[in-house]
Amino acid sequence: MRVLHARASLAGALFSFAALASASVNCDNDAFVDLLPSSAGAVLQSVTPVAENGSFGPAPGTDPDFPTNATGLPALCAVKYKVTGVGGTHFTFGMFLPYQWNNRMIGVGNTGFGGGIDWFEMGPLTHYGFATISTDTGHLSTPNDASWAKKMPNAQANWGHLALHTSVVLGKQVIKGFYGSNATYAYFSACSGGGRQGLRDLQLYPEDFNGVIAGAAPWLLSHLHPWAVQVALPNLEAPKGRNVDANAFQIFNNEVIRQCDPQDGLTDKIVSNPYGCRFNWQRIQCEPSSPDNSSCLTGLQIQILNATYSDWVDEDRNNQLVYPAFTLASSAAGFAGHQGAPSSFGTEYVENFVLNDTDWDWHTLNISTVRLADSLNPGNANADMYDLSAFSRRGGKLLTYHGLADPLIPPASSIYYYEAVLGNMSDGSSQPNRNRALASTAALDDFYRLFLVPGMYHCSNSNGFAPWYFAGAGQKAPANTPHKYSVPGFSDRQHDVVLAIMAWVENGTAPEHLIATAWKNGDADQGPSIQRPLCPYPQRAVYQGSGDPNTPGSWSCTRKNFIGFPEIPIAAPGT
Ligand SMILES: *[C@@H]1O[C@H](CO)[C@@H](O)[C@H](O)[C@H]1NC(C)=O
Ligand SMILES: *[C@@H]1O[C@H](CO)[C@@H](O)[C@H](O)[C@H]1NC(C)=O
Ligand SMILES: *[C@@H]1O[C@H](CO)[C@@H](O)[C@H](O)[C@H]1NC(C)=O
Ligand SMILES: *[C@@H]1O[C@H](CO)[C@@H](O)[C@H](O)[C@H]1NC(C)=O
Ligand SMILES: *[C@@H]1O[C@H](CO)[C@@H](O)[C@H](O)[C@H]1NC(C)=O
Ligand SMILES: *[C@@H]1O[C@H](CO)[C@@H](O)[C@H](O)[C@H]1NC(C)=O
Ligand SMILES: *[C@@H]1O[C@H](CO)[C@@H](O)[C@H](O)[C@H]1NC(C)=O
Ligand SMILES: *[C@@H]1O[C@H](CO)[C@@H](O)[C@H](O)[C@H]1NC(C)=O
Ligand SMILES: [Ca+2]
Repeated sequence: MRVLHARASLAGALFSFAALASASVNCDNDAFVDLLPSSAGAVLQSVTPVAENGSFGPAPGTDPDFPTNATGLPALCAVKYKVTGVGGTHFTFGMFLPYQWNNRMIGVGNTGFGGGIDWFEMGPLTHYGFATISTDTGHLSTPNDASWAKKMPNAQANWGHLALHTSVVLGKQVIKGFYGSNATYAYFSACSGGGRQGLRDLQLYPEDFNGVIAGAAPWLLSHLHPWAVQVALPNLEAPKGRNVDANAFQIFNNEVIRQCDPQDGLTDKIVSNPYGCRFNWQRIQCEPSSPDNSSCLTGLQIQILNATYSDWVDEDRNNQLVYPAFTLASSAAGFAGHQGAPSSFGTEYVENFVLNDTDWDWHTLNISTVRLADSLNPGNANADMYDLSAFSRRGGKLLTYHGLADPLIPPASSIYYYEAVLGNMSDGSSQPNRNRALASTAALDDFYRLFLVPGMYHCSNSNGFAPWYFAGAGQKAPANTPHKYSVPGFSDRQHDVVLAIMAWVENGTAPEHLIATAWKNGDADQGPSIQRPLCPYPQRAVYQGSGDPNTPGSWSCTRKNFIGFPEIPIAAPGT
């Protein structure tokens, strides 16, 4: 299939707006105070009219997770409710209700262990005309701080799935009351922790959303977080001065690009097929007799890096996979940066959700902690249901994506989930199987597609060469100009993932590919510098051998194998 380079109309032209005349809008307490039934346990906290090109966000110092205000907004009404939830806990949710409404709702997510209403992320979505919603999930904290969760199972459940679901149910009622009609469609677009929220929500509450975009989702928290400790141990436990320092890590990263970039068929400083790279460690190994080790790696350093980039397997259980490794191309930032201790992303979870022990000695991490985490499944937060038929039967569509250079959450975890769902929904076995995926993805093609993004880091950004922008969550508007939204100049369902899911849900037009964009000097006003297709797994984009490689038309999606892609012979927990 040839990828065509299509330029299309502005997003606004894709649907008609239901315009409320600003003058007739009641954006005040009276309009909202009795809008939800008292049985909902929701108390109105604030109602704020925002004028065209206005801004809105948290009062300074009140939201450690999302302190940045949305700016350049269309005229809208901002409302906030506080809800009493399970066991007397509380959470809040906020909504932007634009006067030029597209009759639809969209929710955004949270990140890591963080809690806060993400007004900033909601901002650009109001320009499409969406009524937008976000919840603080019941606590305020930064993404790396889980102290709020210690021995607080109700707070964990709010964060795990309850607060988002309840907010969406109530938010739909607010929309009905404010606009006088139901939203015709409800969407969710989030990355990272928010991607997990989206997956968990459609698994438990398939009626909440018609379409979910879930990027880089940490769906198996009970493994991911202990692994974030485990992956740092080889380097932390080796003697300082002989382990992998920043210089050695740079030598390694340069060599990965040198070897793996051309192996994908095009030398462009992008490792497009990291799983297909046959990496020869000997090329950077110091000669045994060499006195100078400043531009090569010692045997010990190679051993450490080899362990770091190897899957974590359970030796007591037939080498079942515990968690897949980073790709070699990930330049695992979290690894080099943590010379003294593992990532708090790992330790905070083990300490606050699993062992309830903030004095835990991370040196003692072992597989029993993963087993305990599995059995507790804190907050019922693992998004590990593989049967998505309830969501699919309702016509729901799921679009997931993951950067192939993600230095925080290995992209293989998204492949693993996709293959497990494929197995479950084709022959009832949730055993991931590459060959089955290569043979046919027909069981999922109608409602679930995974797009791997060559060179993209965690949710956004790249080494500067790989294009990654497609209006996904957490992809700050080009050149950080929040009033810009969608993909300027390319607001269509190929370039903009939000428009892609809408076309799929509402018209049944499935995304055969997406197109990722990079801007000249990072500035959308200067136009695109590179655009490349992203293909639904297990297809990948292959350069045709002629034509401008920075134009999508020079590429095609093929069902070619990821050469050397590791088999994952595993049974997941929870199956
Ligand atoms: C929108 O607001 C910003 C910041 O207040 C201001 O710099 C800009 O000129 C305004 N744009 C328009 C079109 O009014
Ligand atoms: C963000 O907006 C809120 C409410 O609109 C306001 O109280 C606050 O001062 C703003 N913050 C900044 C940094 O402008
Ligand atoms: C930690 O606390 C949770 C309740 O939040 C409890 O279920 C769990 O068993 C505790 N963990 C340990 C190791 O005691
Ligand atoms: C609006 O949605 C609610 C909840 O799904 C439903 O009960 C109601 O019938 C809908 N109203 C209309 C006018 O469609
Ligand atoms: C590199 O060589 C120096 C001098 O022999 C030695 O002190 C140092 O530990 C070596 N570095 C590594 C990473 O082995
Ligand atoms: C690590 O070394 C083993 C044994 O040589 C090899 O099979 C494996 O492919 C290496 N892993 C990586 C990520 O290079
Ligand atoms: C495994 O980890 C647990 C929890 O930290 C600890 O109690 C236990 O002693 C560890 N086991 C081993 C063999 O280190
Ligand atoms: C659905 O298709 C129609 C006809 O091509 C088009 O006008 C409309 O914008 C599409 N809707 C979406 C959400 O893509
Ligand atoms: Ca390449």
